[in-house]
Amino acid sequence: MAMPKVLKVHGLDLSYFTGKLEGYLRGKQIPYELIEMDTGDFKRCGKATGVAQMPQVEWQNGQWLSDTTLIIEFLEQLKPETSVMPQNPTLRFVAQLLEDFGDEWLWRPALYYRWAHTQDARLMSHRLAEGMMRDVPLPFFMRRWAILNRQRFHFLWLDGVRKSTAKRVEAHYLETLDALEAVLKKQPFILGQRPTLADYGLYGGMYRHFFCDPTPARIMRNRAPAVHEWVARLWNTTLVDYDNTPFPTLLPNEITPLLKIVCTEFLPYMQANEEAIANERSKFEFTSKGIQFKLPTQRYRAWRFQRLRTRYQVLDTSSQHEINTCFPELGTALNKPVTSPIQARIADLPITTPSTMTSRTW
Ligand SMILES: N[C@@H](CCC(=O)N[C@@H](CS)C(=O)NCC(=O)O)C(=O)O
Repeated sequence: MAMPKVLKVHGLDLSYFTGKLEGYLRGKQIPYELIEMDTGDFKRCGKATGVAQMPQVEWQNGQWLSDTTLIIEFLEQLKPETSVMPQNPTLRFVAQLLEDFGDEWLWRPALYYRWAHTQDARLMSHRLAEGMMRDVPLPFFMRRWAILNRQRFHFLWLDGVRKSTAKRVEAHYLETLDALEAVLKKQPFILGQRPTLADYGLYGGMYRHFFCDPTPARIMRNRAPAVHEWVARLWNTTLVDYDNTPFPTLLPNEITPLLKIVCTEFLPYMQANEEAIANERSKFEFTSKGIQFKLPTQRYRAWRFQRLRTRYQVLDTSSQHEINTCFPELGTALNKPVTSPIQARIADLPITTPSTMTSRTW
C-alpha cells in the first residue's frame, strides 16, 4: 500500500497523543499537515472513524487511521526502514511495555498538572477556548469557563484526583522523572544509543504536557535536565541518521528504577482494571503506596493489558526468563492467560472506512 504524499493529521498542538504521533512522524520523515481541530472537526472525525478522540489521520479515499499505538504499528509495517522496533525480543517487549506505560499511566499526572494548577489551567483553557472552541458561538470567557470545567470534571474528578490522592499523583510524575533522569544521564535514548518505540511511547506525556506546561516544565528543567534535553533531542531526531547504529540487545542497568515503577504501580493498576471489567463493575479501587484511588474502569486499557500479556506469553522461554530474572513481578503479572478477550472501541486495524465501521465492536 502506498503512503499518501502528505498525511492530514487532525489534532491540536497541545494534545498528548497528537504530540506523540508528531514526534514519530518527524522521526520517520513522513510528511504531514497538522489540521487544528475545532469542535465541528472533532465530531466529523469521530463520525468517520467511530472514535471521538484526537489525533485522527485522514489517509486516502475516505479512509482514516486512529489510535496512535495502532497507527505507529501500521506505519512501521508500511515503512520498515528506519525502524523503531528493537530486533531483540526482550527489548522489543520492553519498548512496547513502556509505550503502554507512557500512554496509559502518565496520562493522569499529565492531566493533573495541566488542570489542577492555576497558572497552567489558566493558560491552557485560554488556548483551548481560542483554538479548539473557536467555532462555538459563545463569548470567549464562557468558552473558557466551559472548557476549564469540562476538563477538570473529566480528567481530575472522574479520574480519581482528590485532596487525598493529589500528592500521590504528583509523585507519579516526580518518581518517573527521577527514574528517566537516571537513564538519560547515561545515554541519549531510553534503551540506548538509538531511538526506539520506548522513546515515542513516553513522548505524549513527557513532551506535550510535562515539557510544555509551565509547572511540570519548571520541575523538569530543575530536577531532570537530561530528560529536558531528551525531549528536544527526540523532536529534532531523524531516524535515518541512526541506520548504522545497532539496536541495543541488553537492557541497560539504569532502566531498573523505571521498570520498578511499571511493575509496582502500572501493572497492578492495569490488572485491577481488567478484573473489575471481568466482574462487570464500572469502578474499582487501587492503592498506590498506601494511597487509595477509586477509579472508573476503562475497557481500552483492559484490551491493552490483554494484548501485552499475549505478547509476553508468545515470547520464547529464554526471553521470558530474561525478563523474569530482572523483574519477577513482570512475569507474575503477565503470565495469566487471556481467557475472555475484552473488546475496546478501537478496531484491531487502524484503517477504518465508513463501511467497515459498522462492523466494529463498541
Ligand atoms: N489511545 C488513543 C488515545 C487518544 C486520546 O485519548 N486523545 C485525547 C487527547 S490527547 C482525546 O482525544 N481525549 C478526548 C477528549 O478530551 O474528549 C491514541 O493513542 O490515539
